[in-house]
Amino acid sequence: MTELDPEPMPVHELAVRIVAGERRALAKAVTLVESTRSDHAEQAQALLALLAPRAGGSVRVAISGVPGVGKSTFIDALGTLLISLGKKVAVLAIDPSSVISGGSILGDKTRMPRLALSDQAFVRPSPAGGSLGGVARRTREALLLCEAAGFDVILVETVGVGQSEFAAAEMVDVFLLLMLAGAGDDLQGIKRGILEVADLVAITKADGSNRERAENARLQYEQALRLLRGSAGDGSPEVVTSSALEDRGVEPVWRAIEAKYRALQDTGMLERKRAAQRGVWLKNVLEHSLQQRFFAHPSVVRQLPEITSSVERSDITPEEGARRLLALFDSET
Ligand SMILES: Nc1nc2c(ncn2[C@@H]2O[C@H](COP(=O)(O)OP(=O)(O)OP(=O)(O)O)[C@@H](O)[C@H]2O)c(=O)[nH]1
Ligand SMILES: [Mg+2]
Repeated sequence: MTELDPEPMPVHELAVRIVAGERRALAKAVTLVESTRSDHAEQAQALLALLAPRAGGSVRVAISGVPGVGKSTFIDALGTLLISLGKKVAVLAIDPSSVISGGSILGDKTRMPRLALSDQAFVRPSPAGGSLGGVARRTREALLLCEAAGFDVILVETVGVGQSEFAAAEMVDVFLLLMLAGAGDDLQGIKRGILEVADLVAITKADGSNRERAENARLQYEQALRLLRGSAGDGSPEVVTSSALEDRGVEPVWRAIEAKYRALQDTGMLERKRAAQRGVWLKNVLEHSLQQRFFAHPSVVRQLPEITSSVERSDITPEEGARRLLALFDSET
């Protein structure tokens, strides 16, 4: 992780500079919310509180899909389109397994060559390691910082393995799922849950010899999604084909995102959705903090190995082991 300057900027000054659109201040603030130091955490919370009234004005979009489906390339094309429409774009990533080198995910900036060079874009990869809960929380806070800095659209890239796409779904307005033609050729290999949160599906790499297959896949997915989602009554997501490489199909995706966002706004659903997301966020923070406190509790630390052994030997049941540990935690807090 990048070190903060030896002379930290007062939080108030940092806030002013972020609102003024100073990118260095924004980058510094994101580093602050990512820091695991407790004094930094305090400053970060003070900063977020100062900036909260300025947040909330962006279109928040998650872009998810299996590794290699073309997320970064698509984001580069979409972001470039948005900039040509006069918008400022921030790109954040949630990837707890990523490797960071010199402050950026290896290779990621090179996959977004146009955005990396544009002064209308801010590209920020996620920190390495840590639990998903921690990484997702920091991404959420980074998102609010980008909003306060005046970015019109925030794109959250998340790799579609594990649970990170569900964490992303809980922080955005519109969820775009990228899929490959012929990868399984039916929906069996795909986690059902993710199809249920998708607002929009794009079949990527619809170019060259892959174009026809992509079109076939589109029809197939569209039909399958209608069956899957039909009964839920919330409308089935639109399925489109796209080629980021040839810059085709990117604009229709943006139009569809915009339409979704506007519909949410017009029906009052946007505020309700975001309110519900804040509730989920509170619960996540509580779960995370309680877990940390539990495993750091001195009596728990002392007794955990012995109780674990007893459970492993079947001397006591896992439930009994948990009951004893929780009793230690409860009695001495
Ligand atoms: N033919 C074709 N290739 C593409 C397209 N988009 C991406 N690719 C290629 O697919 C590979 C993966 O692209 P990325 O954009 O890095 O994919 P990603 O989903 O971000 O990958 P991870 O971040 O590693 O999960 C690269 O070699 C790209 O050049 C496209 O529209 N057409
Ligand atoms: Mg990528």
